Amino acid sequence: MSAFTVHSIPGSPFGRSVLLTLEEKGAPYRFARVVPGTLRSREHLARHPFGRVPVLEHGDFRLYETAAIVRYLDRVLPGPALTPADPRAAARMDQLMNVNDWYLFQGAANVIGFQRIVGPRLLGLTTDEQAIAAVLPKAQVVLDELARELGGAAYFAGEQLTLADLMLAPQLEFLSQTPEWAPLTARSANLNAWLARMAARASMRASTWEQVAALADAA
Ligand SMILES: N[C@@H](CCC(=O)N[C@@H](CS)C(=O)NCC(=O)O)C(=O)O
Repeated sequence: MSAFTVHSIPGSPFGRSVLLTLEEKGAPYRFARVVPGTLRSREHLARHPFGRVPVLEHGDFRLYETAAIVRYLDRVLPGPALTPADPRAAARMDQLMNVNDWYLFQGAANVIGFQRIVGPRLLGLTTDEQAIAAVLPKAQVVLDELARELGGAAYFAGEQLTLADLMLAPQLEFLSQTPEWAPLTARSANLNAWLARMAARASMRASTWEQVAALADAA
């Protein structure tokens, strides 16, 4: 039996960051599907008091909040270090992980992703174009800043893959499936090249919405 259980919803970008970390480390895991309508159920709130995914279980240790989970996995698992040893590169990684949570997701990617993908695909909702238009200026600021931070480097904290890339890749890949992506990144060829590099990684290919849904169905 696998030591790690990931409770999540197939397609969840935050959940995918946890799966990516496990995949990059070569660690086996069990995917426990959370049904979207049950996030406020007593059973799920016992796992995650704020009613979100993902949640990690490692033996008798349970943890929520994606950044905490991926840092924990990087500390306990052998395999390539996903946190730079250099203090400045590590600080850059931390900064970008916070940019992901506070500026990219909140009020930008969550709205566009929900309106374009999650709502129509999972809940049968119609896209609210005004809601998207309202967050586009903020999304533009965030994507411009991400492109500036990336610059000419291979990865966000330098030449080595780090947890920042594993947090950002699922959110940006999700956004790249929407019609907003091309105009938002028209000035950011480096961001598109980084996303293509990330998408080619085995960890990304193993954690697509379809792959994870199949994994959940088989469990
Ligand atoms: N701060 C949380 C955010 C997790 C999050 O927002 N997850 C989304 C799915 S990607 C979710 O559970 N959404 C359900 C909801 O907002 O009700 C983390 O880092 O894990």
